[in-house]
Amino acid sequence: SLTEKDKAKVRSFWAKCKPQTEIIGRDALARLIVVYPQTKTYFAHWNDVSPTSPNIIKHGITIMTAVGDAVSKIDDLKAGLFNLSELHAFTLRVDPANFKLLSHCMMVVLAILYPDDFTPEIHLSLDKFMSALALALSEKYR
Ligand code: ZNH
Repeated sequence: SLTEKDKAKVRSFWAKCKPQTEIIGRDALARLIVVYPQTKTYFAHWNDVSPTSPNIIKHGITIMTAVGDAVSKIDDLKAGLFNLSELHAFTLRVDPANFKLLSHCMMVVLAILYPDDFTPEIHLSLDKFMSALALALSEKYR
């Protein structure tokens, strides 16, 4: 599980990427849809899912803002993401397997955008954080 060192690494890395939230969210979401085309079904109500579409840009910001919010709730992700988990489980009905796929795409985007900062140690801490986030988002599915 997340140690205090992991949390500190995640917080400082996040502080660095925060100004690029829009680019990170857009690229991660666009990548998700290309690499895992089955995820497109959740966004069937959007007529354009190209990387530059307004829907992708807007939803990328929404998701990354929620990830940033989760960073601030890193000490208790289950409680912090309670409402969001309920929304994804009961209203949006997103298969929780997709959370891992999005995390993976986000990590790839971060590695591309921050090649020097994305050390194996940061990779490890971010991976642990994103796994904990996915687990917290999956909480309401039981
Ligand atoms: Zn999700 C929505 C977050 C993942 C799908 N999302 C959403 C929102 C948020 C989120 C915040 C908004 C809400 C309201 O409105 O209230 N997500 C999130 C996060 C994550 C996610 C944080 C992880 C990291 N999602 C996801 C995935 C998917 C999804 C993976 C699939 C694939 N979401 C979704 C949808 C929606 C959402 C579909 C709705 C959209 C619209 O609006 O249309």
